[in-house]
Amino acid sequence: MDSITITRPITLSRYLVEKHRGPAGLPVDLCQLIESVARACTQIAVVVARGGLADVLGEAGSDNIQGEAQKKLDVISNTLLIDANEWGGHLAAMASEEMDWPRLIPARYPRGKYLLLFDPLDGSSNIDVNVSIGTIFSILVCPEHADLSSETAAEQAFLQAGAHQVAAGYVIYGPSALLVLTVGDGVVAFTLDRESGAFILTRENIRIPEETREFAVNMSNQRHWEAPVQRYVAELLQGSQGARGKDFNMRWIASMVADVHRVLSRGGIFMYPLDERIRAQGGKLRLMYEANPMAWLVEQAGGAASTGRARILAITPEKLHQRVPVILGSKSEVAVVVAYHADAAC
Ligand code: P6P
Repeated sequence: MDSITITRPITLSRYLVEKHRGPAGLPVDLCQLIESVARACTQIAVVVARGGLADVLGEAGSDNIQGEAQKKLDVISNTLLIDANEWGGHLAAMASEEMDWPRLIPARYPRGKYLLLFDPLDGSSNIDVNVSIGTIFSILVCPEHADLSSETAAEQAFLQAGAHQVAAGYVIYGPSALLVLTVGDGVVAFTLDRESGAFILTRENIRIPEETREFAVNMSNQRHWEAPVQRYVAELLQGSQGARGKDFNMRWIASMVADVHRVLSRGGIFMYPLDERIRAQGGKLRLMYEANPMAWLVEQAGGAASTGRARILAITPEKLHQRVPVILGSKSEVAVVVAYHADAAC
């Protein structure tokens, strides 16, 4: 009988075990925490896919700290992530876009050394129109003498620059559910096998092309942008007739996970820059659980991530829900935008 070649898929579990055994020496409890987050995202993928077949669409009838009306799936996803992670003994606390303050681990469970931050369902304005959305997560080490005596006191423990992350990733709920992950030695992607419930390694060593002809920004805000971004985008729009000497293409899904996944997959520049309407808040996107994890993934894939004036991962946060301008993607294009900000500052 001919030999049968069985290709043994590499599951997330096996990938993490090999990261633990290998040079990275990933701690076992961090591996277990990442798996726990992935399991919660598998549950979110199921609920998101149910859509109109279950009572999960539409508004939840509440607002989050951002003053944004919460969708039912925002609240459900937040609850699934909390329920999956609070008992494992890996966490000192959790923080979420959907919660005003960090959530401490209940006394009935052991506390661990990590802090988990997440945007449980990013892009929720797209939920009711069936466009890709996603969960973004970031993992930090809790400082040894952190004050975890109350939820408000615990905020200080989270206020670490993005360069201190030990793991970051997102799950995009699209035609496939994909987990994209970095633990500091490159970026890999796993595809959810809905039959087995396992995330299967489907892409390794994801790299962002240095050059690109594709940009992502919400053009309806153009009149509010600062001069450097006005200048940069105007040149893109001039195409081969202008200073750049080549034509560009534009995409805007208005779901950060989907737009950044495209940048990671084929290059591009993604921008949510400062504009006059949001200057007082510091920007639109949140530093701790949107910009920082995405910035680390992008840098690990050979790209760059800046506010236009500073490397995102170098920012020391002052507030848990702090917002920042985000310009990330192909290194050469981010460099142009940063240079234009520097020119304007002179
Ligand atoms: P706008 C989704 O609400 C989000 O936070 C990001 O996922 C997305 O990139 C951005 O806001 C879209 O903002 O102003 O274009 O709707």
